[in-house]
This record gives sequence, structure tokens and C-alpha cells, in this order.
Amino acid sequence: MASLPDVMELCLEKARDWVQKASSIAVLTGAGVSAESGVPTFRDAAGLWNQFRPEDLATPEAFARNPKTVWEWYNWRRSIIDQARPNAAHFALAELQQRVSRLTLITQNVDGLHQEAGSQRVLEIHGSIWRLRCTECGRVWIDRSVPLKLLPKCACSGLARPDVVWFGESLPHDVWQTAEVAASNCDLFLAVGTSAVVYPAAGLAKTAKRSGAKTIEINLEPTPISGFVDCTIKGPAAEIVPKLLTAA
Ligand code: BV8
Ligand code: ZN
Repeated sequence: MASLPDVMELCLEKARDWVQKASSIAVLTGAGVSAESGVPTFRDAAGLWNQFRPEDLATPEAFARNPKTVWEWYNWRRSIIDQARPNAAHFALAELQQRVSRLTLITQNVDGLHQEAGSQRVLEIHGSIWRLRCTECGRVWIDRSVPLKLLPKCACSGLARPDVVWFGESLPHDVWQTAEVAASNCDLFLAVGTSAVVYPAAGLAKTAKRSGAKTIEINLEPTPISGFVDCTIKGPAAEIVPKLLTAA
């Protein structure tokens, strides 16, 4: 009976081979890919949702009820992310995009670390913590000041909000459509560091699988997609993702 490490090694070998042979790859990343950069995740033991209630901070109702509290939370997260640097997983995904003819990087993260590592055309399906959006005129702009002066206002004097997607809000239409097309047309789908519980992002793995793609998951723990992906590699993203690029 093969031991767990052997099974893992076999899976890694298979994954390496698929990466080398793939002509189009779709990658979905979650908070786990930034964990080794010191950015808190949401649903881990030390995750954000264990300290705060999502409905108090990540919904339009919460913002309408108490914009100052929501902005204080985003200011706190901006201060942490401002100190974070991309880790080996971010750099390996940027390197992979250089090597493969088509790689679409879809991220649920709002930290911008993939772009900082050199990834191109990143699909930020849940928005960006560095962008603000006016609640009156809809203008969107980048402001990387840390801390942000609280209750930031637009030039039109409208109150600004973080340009992120909260629960109950639709994802940016064009960005989401591009992500769905990528997942439906890839021959290899990688899910890296996501708990796969937030929809519609979590549905991309099944979309890829149904479209005939090979599917690989890299995570520390099993998730709801572990049951159907072709290969689950248990381990930290910063260690595992670079290994996918080394020759088998
Ligand atoms: C939508 C804001 C519909 C950005 C976030 C009732 C009412 C309304 C909607 C719903 C409802 N019930 C269900 C829904 C749908 C809802 C949903 O899915 N809820 C779930 C929780 C049940 N989804 C939505 O509301 C979405 N919108 O459906 O709109 C609609 C349609 C038409 C018209 C109107 C509306 C919007 C979802 C976006 C929510 N926004 N945050 C921000 O501030 O960051 S949620 C939050 O979860 C983040 O966005 C995050 O990106 C996302 C997913 O989390 P993960 O990234 O996976 O992170 P997590 O901590 O969970 O997991 C980390 C994983 O990494 C773990 O598995 C861990 O083991 C692993 N890990 C840790 N360290 C490492 C590692 N892996 C590898 N290496 C490591 N080192
Ligand atoms: Zn405005």
C-alpha cells in the first residue's frame, strides 16, 4: 500500500506532466496563495471570519449601516497588505504564464500581489482593495495611501467605498465572463489556496472539469472540490506551485 507521501509524489509527478503538456491553463487562486506573504485568510483557524462577522463588514448593508467601521476594517487590511510581498507561489504563477501559450489567472484576492509578482491580465473577480468607487457617481480610482483618510470622498463629494465585491453583490460582468470562458476552454485548471465555498468563483473548477480539463487542487486541507478534481496536492502553495515548473 503506497504511503501518503508516495501518493502525493505521484500526484505531483502527474501534475508536472500536465503542466508541461498544457496549451491553455486557467488558474483560480484564493487567500491561501497569499497566506505565506502574511496576508490573513478568511476561513482558516486564524482567519478573518473567525474574528469578524462577514455580514458586519463584507456586505452593502453593513457599509450603509456603518461605513466608518467597514472602512476601519479595510484600512487595517490595507496596512497589512501594504507590508506584504509576493511569495514563491505568486512568482511561479507569473513564470508559468511566460512559458505557457495561454494562461488565465483568476483571483478572488484583492491584494494585488499577483500583479506585483509580474502576472499579466489578472482577473480580479472580487475587485481590488487598492481601488475606491464613488457611491454617488460610480467613479473608480486607485488610492494606495496607508492609512486612508477615513470616509474618503469623491471629487463629486460622494462617499467612496472599497471597489471590492461584497456578499450579495454581482461580480464585475466582463471580468467574470472572461473567467468563465477561460475555465470552459482550458485543458488544465489549477485551484490554488481556496476553500472553494464562495460562489460563483467556487463553481469554476466544476465548469473546467465538465469541459474536459484536467483539474488540480493545491491546498493545506480538503475542500468541497477535493472529491472531484483529478489531483489534490496537500501542501503550502509557496512550496508546491514552484515544483510544478521543475522538469518531471
Ligand atoms: C453573488 C469581499 C449573486 C472582498 C468576499 C445569500 C445572499 C446572497 C448571496 C448568497 C447567499 N448565499 C450564498 C450566496 C452566494 C455568496 C456565497 O457564495 N456565499 C457563501 C459563503 C455561501 N456569494 C456572493 O454573494 C457573491 N455574489 O453570488 O452574487 C448575485 C447575482 C446576481 C445579482 C445579485 C447578486 C459575491 C462573493 C464575494 C464575497 N466577497 N470578500 C474582500 O474584502 O476580500 S468573501 C471572501 O471569500 C473573499 O472574497 C475571498 O476571496 C473569498 C473566498 O475565500 P478564499 O479566497 O477561498 O479564502 P478562505 O480563507 O476561505 O480559504 C483559504 C484556503 O486556503 C483554505 O482552504 C486554506 O486551507 C488554504 N490555505 C491556507 N494557507 C495556505 C492554503 N493553501 C495553500 N497554501 C497555503 N499556505
Ligand atoms: Zn463621485
